[in-house]
Amino acid sequence: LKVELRTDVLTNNNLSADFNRDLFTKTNTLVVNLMSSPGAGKTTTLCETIRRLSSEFKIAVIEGDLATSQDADRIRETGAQAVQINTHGGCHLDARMIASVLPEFDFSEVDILFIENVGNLVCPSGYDLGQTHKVAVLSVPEGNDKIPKYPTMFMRTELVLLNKIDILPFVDFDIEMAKKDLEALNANSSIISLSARSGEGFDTWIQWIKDAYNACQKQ
Ligand SMILES: Nc1nc2c(ncn2[C@@H]2O[C@H](COP(=O)(O)OP(=O)(O)OP(=O)(O)O)[C@@H](O)[C@H]2O)c(=O)[nH]1
Ligand SMILES: [Mg+2]
Repeated sequence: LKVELRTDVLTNNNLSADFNRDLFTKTNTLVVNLMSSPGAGKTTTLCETIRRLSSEFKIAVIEGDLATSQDADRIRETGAQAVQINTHGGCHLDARMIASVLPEFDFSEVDILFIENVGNLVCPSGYDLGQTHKVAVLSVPEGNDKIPKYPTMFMRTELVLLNKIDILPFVDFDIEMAKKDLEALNANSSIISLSARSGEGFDTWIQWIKDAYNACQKQ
């Protein structure tokens, strides 16, 4: 019975995800679903990303958190539109939650939509939101063991932003080992090392977004 219920929930989620994807495709919107454990630096990375892209692209953000609108407030300080979803205990965003806030955006005025998922290294990876790309954020103080210990997140994402490299001298994190562990799990993923604090490594990430944006525009 447990298995049947889960199948049913995911089937419903996939229907909503297809609805979202259809809208994103029709409006040529690049949608990136950003996932990580709490505090890896999703919001800080987004704020820096928006600062670097806002002269060229119209950017909007959906923020997922159990409670508060603190992250949406931080995004709005950059000038980007942000809508906060509170899950009230839920450990992930689902496609229906995303669908319910889409009317708040004018998609003729949005080039890139970032979705910051609830801070959790397990649950969010199981839910298709209709996004164009799924990106994981991992930060160096979390340790090298996170990639092999939380495999579903890294198997289901296409890119890992390895954040907080400004504090590498103070923590035990081996970037080459992380690359090998990721390669063993998912040969289609790769790591961009960066620091949302110093800005180091951002050029590669910004180019990745520009390439992804160009790839999802209709000819
Ligand atoms: N040293 C350093 N600190 C960082 C960096 N990026 C984020 N932080 C800090 O890490 C803490 C958490 O950052 P957030 O951006 O709020 O993390 P988050 O992933 O959005 O957290 P949740 O939304 O709660 O899951 C904050 O104190 C940030 O200032 C970085 O590149 N270097
Ligand atoms: Mg956040």
